[in-house]
Order: sequence, then C-alpha cells, then structure tokens
Amino acid sequence: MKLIDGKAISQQIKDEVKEKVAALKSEGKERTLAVILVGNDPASTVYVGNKKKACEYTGIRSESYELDESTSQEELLALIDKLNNREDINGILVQLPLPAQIEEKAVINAISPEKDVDGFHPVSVGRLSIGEKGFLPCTPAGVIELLKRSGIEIAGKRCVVVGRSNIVGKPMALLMLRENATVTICHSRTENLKEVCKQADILIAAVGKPKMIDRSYVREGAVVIDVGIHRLEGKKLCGDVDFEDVKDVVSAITPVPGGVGPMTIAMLMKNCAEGVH
Ligand code: BQF
Repeated sequence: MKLIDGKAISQQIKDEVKEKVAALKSEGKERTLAVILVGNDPASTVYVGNKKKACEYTGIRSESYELDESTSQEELLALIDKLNNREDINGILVQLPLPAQIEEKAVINAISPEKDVDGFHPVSVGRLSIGEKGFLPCTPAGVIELLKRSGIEIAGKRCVVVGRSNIVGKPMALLMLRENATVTICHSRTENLKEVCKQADILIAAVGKPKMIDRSYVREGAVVIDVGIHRLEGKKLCGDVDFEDVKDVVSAITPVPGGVGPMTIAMLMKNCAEGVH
C-alpha cells in the first residue's frame, strides 16, 4: 500500500506558486486575495486561517474581511461589488457555509467569474463542463494533482465518485472525465452501491459520512481518495473512508488529515497566482 502524501505534494505546489508570485512581483504585478468570513463557525475559522497562512507563505497578499454573524445579504453583496470593481484584487473567496439569512447562490453569483478562485460561479462551472479555460474548484482540482503527481494513471481507468455535491462530486466527475477516465457517479439513491464501488480502479469518496467506505466497497488493488473530513469526539479527524479497514486492500490511499485537505488550500493558491487558465 502506498500512502499518498497530500501534505508533501501540496508543499511542492505552494513552492511553485511562490516562485510564480515572485516572478509576477518582479514585473510589478502583485496578487491579492480577498477572504471573507461571515460569523465565527469554528471549522470555517480554521479553514480561513489555513488560507491566510498559505497566502503569507506564497507571497500572495490577503485582505481579510471578518463580518458579524448577523451581516445581511445586502451588506455582503455590497462588499463583493466593491471588491469586483477593485483592480488590485485578483481573487474573492467567501467562506462557506453562510448564516441562514444569506442565500449562498446569490453570493456565489455576485462574484465576478474572473475573480472566482473557488470555481463555484455558474460561469466557471459551465466553462468546466464544456472544456473551456476557467477557474477549477480547488478540492477536485487537488485530487487530480494528487493522482498525477503520484504517478497514478487516470486515462482509461474506471473511476467511481461517491457523492454528487456541486462543490466536490459533480466537478470531480467532470475532471476525471476530462482526464479520460470512465466515470460513474453514485449517490444516496444508487442501487447496489457496494457492487458499483467494487468495480472502481479509482474510488473517490465524497459522501460526508464518517468511515462509511470500508473494505466491502473496495476492489483489491484499487486507489482510494478520501475527500471527507469529520471531527470525531475528542477532536481527532477522520474521513469518509475507514482507513484501518481498507489499508491492506488498496494499492494507494490518501490519509485524513494530510491527504486531500492540504491540496484544497494549495490549489486555491494556484488559482490566485495564475488567474483564469
Ligand atoms: C488536512 C472544507 C468541508 C466544508 C467546507 C488541511 C484543510 C483541511 C484539512 C482545509 C475544507 C476542507 C476547507 C487539512 C479547507 C479543506 O491537513 O487534512 C487543510 O483548510 N480545508 C474549506 O475551506 O471549507 C470546507 C470542508
């Protein structure tokens, strides 16, 4: 079993970004990411902290907006409008989830597609779906980089994605398809889920259920990518995959923590540095 080291690979990407940002700086072009956090959800606060730290490391300026939990949708949209119109801002990130009084869709739609470093805007999604250049969503893009930089062949392989969210499952399937995998998307209504998963050469778990994927879902020699992140009582992190149960069956697997998570951050930095590409 090969452990896919997301921490090491994300570090490599951040180092590449750092060089790119420095080269831009020497041409007088600075990169700036606006990071917006509404409220003080503990997990979101940690994620935003990780992003600001990565900006510091790579040389990307970050401008932090920490708004009160009670912020109205109007106020947030006004801020986004202001940032859209600032030429010195290259990327706008609104940390999700948002408080109940704010509609996520309205916020995502308000971000200029040219600054949509999360890749959630319908224009970015459309570009991805028809193979045009555009911002790629960070987590699925990170999974592709993990596979490529680990020397895992994607073209021609059977890939099963478990989960169909707009943020991970759906774009993940599109990206694997773009890499010429044969792709199946499974979800809560899939019949014979285990049997379908057992067909996978590459199994990507993005279900949102702690340790749901055990060895009964995994073909011997499969590559397993765990996108889940859950905090168990105590505060130990785990994924959607029961790592201990599957580790002797797989050919390669990502751990949680230290697998896909750090890649999400690294790909955000790459998006900020490179712009729409
Ligand atoms: C690690 C996220 C669910 C919902 C909204 C490193 C992160 C996580 C884990 C991180 C995530 C998950 C982020 C590790 C950002 C990934 O060492 O394993 C980094 O900061 N993430 C987010 O911004 O929003 C989420 C998961």
